[in-house]
Amino acid sequence: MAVQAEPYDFEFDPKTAALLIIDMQRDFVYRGGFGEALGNDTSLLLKAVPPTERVLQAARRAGMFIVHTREGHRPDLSDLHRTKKHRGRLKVGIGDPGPMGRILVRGEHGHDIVDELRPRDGEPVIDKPGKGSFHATDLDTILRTRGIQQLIVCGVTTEVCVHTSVREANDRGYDCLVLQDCVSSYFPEFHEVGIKMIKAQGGIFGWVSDSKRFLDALAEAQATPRAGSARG
Ligand code: TIU
Repeated sequence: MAVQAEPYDFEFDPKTAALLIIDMQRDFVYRGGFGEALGNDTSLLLKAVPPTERVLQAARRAGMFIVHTREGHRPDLSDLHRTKKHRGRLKVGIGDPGPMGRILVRGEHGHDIVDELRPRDGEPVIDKPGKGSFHATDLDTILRTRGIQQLIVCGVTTEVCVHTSVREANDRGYDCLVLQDCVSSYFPEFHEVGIKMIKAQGGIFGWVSDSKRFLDALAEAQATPRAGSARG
């Protein structure tokens, strides 16, 4: 099937494509978490949740493989390196108590995925200590074991964890389609340029579309029986 996209249509087979939802965690998206502690307006991220929810539901109906990631650290912070801990000279930083538990610490309320996008059984959750989804995780092994070659990407933030993950995926040979209304940034200008960078130069890192065009493609594929599968 094909999704209308830039720089040109994205062809994919739902059997070998996965939906990758990056870091839709309370700490980033809801008020009172790490995102807000960094001085950001979290409503900019919250607006990516409803379209992502629609994409998640459609991907489940289509039987696609779905993977979620969370950025965070072990409770003893043994996987939090010095530079990440101290960068920003924050009053309230990673590992410190926040309104939703210790910030970006695994097992804490704020670290977990937002209620609207709660993973289901059979949808792996990748806990990652870095910005990229492949760094220091078993994501690549999980995708290759399943025969996945293409990724439909949603999540936050556009220019940080989404961009790092798309770049890592691109270098590992995955085609990435980023749904622009399902990713967001605390900085609208970074979002805009981040999206442009993905699709520039003939799709240097991948393709860009949106939730509507992706949902339209899935609906059309379900309405049109595939060659060889028609009855009678
Ligand atoms: N998930 C992710 O993007 N982590 C960040 O820290 N993003 C910021 O934009 N700060």
